[in-house]
Amino acid sequence: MTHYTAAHWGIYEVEGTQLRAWSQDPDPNDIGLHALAPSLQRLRVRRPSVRQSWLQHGPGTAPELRGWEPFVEVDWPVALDLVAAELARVKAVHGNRAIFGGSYGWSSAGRFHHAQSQVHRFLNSIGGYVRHNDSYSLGAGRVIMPHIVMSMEQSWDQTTSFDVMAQHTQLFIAFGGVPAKNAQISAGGAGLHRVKLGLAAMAQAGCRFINISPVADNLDTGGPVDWLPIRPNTDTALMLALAHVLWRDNLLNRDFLTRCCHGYDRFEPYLHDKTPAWAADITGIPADRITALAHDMAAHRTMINVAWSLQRAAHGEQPFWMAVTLAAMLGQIGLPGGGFAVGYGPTNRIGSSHTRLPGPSLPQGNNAVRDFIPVARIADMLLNPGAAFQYNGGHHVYPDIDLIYWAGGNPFHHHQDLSRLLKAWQKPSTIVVHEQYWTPTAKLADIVLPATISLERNDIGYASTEGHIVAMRKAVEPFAESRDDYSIFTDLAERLGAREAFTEGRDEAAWLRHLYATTERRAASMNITLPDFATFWDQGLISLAAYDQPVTMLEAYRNDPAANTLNTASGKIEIFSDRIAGFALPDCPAHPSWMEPTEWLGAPAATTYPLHLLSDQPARRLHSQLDASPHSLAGKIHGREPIYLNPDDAAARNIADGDLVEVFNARGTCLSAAILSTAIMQGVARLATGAWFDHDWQTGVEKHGNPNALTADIGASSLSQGCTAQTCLVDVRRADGPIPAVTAHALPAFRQT
Ligand SMILES: Nc1nc2c(c(=O)[nH]1)N[C@H]1C(S)=C(S)[C@@H](COP(=O)(O)OP(=O)(O)OC[C@H]3O[C@@H](n4cnc5c(=O)[nH]c(N)nc54)[C@H](O)[C@@H]3O)O[C@H]1N2
Ligand SMILES: Nc1nc2c(c(=O)[nH]1)N[C@H]1C(S)=C(S)[C@@H](COP(=O)(O)OP(=O)(O)OC[C@H]3O[C@@H](n4cnc5c(=O)[nH]c(N)nc54)[C@H](O)[C@@H]3O)O[C@H]1N2
Ligand SMILES: [Mo]
Repeated sequence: MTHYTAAHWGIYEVEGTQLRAWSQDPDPNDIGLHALAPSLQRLRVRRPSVRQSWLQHGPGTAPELRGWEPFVEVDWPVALDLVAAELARVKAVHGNRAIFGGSYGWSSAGRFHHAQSQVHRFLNSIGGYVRHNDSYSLGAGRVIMPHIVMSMEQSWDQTTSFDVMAQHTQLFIAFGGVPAKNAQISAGGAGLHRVKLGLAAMAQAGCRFINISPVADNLDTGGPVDWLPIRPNTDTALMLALAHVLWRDNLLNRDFLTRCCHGYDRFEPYLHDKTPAWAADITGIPADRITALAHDMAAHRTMINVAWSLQRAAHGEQPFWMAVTLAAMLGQIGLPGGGFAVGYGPTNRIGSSHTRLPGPSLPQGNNAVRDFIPVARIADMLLNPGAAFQYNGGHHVYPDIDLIYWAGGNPFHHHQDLSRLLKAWQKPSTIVVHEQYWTPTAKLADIVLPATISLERNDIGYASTEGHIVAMRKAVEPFAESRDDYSIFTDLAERLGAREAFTEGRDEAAWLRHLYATTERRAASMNITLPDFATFWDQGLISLAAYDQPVTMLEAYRNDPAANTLNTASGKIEIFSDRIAGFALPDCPAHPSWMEPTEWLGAPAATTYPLHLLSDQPARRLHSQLDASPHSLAGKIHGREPIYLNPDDAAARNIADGDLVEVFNARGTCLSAAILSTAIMQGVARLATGAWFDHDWQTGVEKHGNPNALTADIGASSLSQGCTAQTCLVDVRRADGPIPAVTAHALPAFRQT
């Protein structure tokens, strides 16, 4: 009989141990098709493993050997005793403030076995931990958006749906495209993949598309797309010049600005000198093209879309703020098919008309520790305990961390400037990691506990607005000695006297029923009827399509702003923020502003490192997950993640298609292989994230093509402290001479004692 499983990248049908794409999905993908492939299974963590000198001499021993000394496999009771004793020691000596449990990462689609929720719940049950705020995805966006219009969550729920756009949108302006590769996924499980079809329907209905982007291959509508190549990180300057033309040529919707917005009058003087000629110099887009575009936007029903990548950059707050401001000046916010989106493309769920039913999620309990970090400040925290930092107008201090606990994430994939993180990683006495595979982060731990994969356990897959609830039935027995994160934490909680607090007396089956019952009650309050648990489990899939509704963002607000005030300081869309003005931050003024990024093609540093490196999301995986799957490996060249170069940039460096290259800057070097493409503008290089970090301990060279060997670990601004991966200059040279082999997918060494 066919069962189902959900992964972030889609629903799969499971028969025995065979997976196939869900037959109803109009645009399925192969990312997870080989979840049980031998190339992945050989990388599984088989048994609890302890770094040799940590085991022999205790916590804090030779932290500089993390990542290259052998592991000793131990029995589960030994491992659990060691972890419990170490947690107890750190609590007793330093308090829970010394435990970092931020443990950022995507984990699995299943909502119960979601490792990040599990570790947070467990650490709360034993007195709390230092947490993280925000995400790598949206470090700047999550902080700025609530000040100016709404939270990111609200924006996802409210984003105008594709069906409405197909009917009404005449002009779609994409800053950073609508990459189909990214829309393969949704956290909790993508359902029917809709973005490709949604764009095609708009194109067929006659909508015109303009893609403002350093690359051309991130907007596929099946029809013509106008590509305006723009220098990376300069979108705010272009938007300011578009706004300048609207103001200068009297194309503003003053009524909308007065009724629905706060502070336009205080922003307008700033626009006076932001002419198209000014922006042309910065962005590389001709001034007459900018003027014509502004007129085009004012004359049509226009949707402005910004990719999340724009805010993963220095001053990343500004492009989001300015996109909302530009849309407000056009005055089409709240009209069907007009306004703004942040953004179509990053995930499948955005632009969906499926119900907003909040799904099951594991309650995490209360955290008794107040300390936190903005997620991307982890290396700063470890390197500078006690140092001050600013965040969203507040003043805080980095805690002093002695133990790191990670489950469900891969910081040695996701963090910037990984050589710096390697140094910071030496600070704590102990690092515990739950992993399924021998990822770089697992190899860099002291104690690694083997975790099951989704196919080895029962769970519920759900993502709001994806339209389906999925019964994820266990398909195979756990690999070797791997165990569910939940049962690992249950045994640890038992040892630490917190079993009841952690489990509330429930096992996996009881939790699934409990989480489902909570969802059922929520659904009932929204007049959505769900089948009972047994029926759900039996049928495997629940479709919520009967509750679909077209969405127009901020429609009610536009129609009656007084009755539908926003959650901002003024209750209106904030073009000027008195609150941010009060923070008095030099790097985030009170209205959207152009500030030069720390690294960009117009900076003096660009003479030394003349290529702007974009490290975007990989097409053949989710981040670093399943990097060794056949589908992911098929995208590599000479076993390395390829870098896209413009043919002119390649020719100037004597690089041919397929050549091995070194990508380098002052922070590091990584090895990659070149793909020459006219779909990338001159001066820009693109190397996707997610190749497992493969550090050569002798030379410091990264051997596999991980861009975080090169990126800068600097916050977007003192407002958000968000990740700035897309602000990075590099150069590239052909790699002649002996080339080190890729060892990313090798197992660590093991010893008997
Ligand atoms: N240069 C650059 N860097 C970036 C970005 C960028 O654009 N450029 N993007 C950033 C963004 S947006 C993000 S979201 C991050 C993503 O960073 P992460 O979320 O850390 O990346 P993943 O590879 O998804 O890591 C998930 C890990 O969880 C493990 N895992 C999965 N399921 C389970 C489970 O059930 N139990 C346990 N114990 N483990 C499990 C997987 O094996 C995998 O190692 O990367 C960021 N890094
Ligand atoms: N297949 C797959 N899909 C994914 C992920 C994955 O790992 N794999 N990760 C998911 C996650 S966690 C997230 S947060 C989202 C991220 O979603 P995004 O942040 O939107 O994704 P990116 O691929 O980094 O960038 C989108 C596009 O923006 C362009 N771009 C980069 N910098 C600039 C710039 O300064 N200006 C302009 N105009 N364009 C720019 C890039 O070239 C790229 O084509 O993707 C999600 N989707
Ligand atoms: Mo993300």
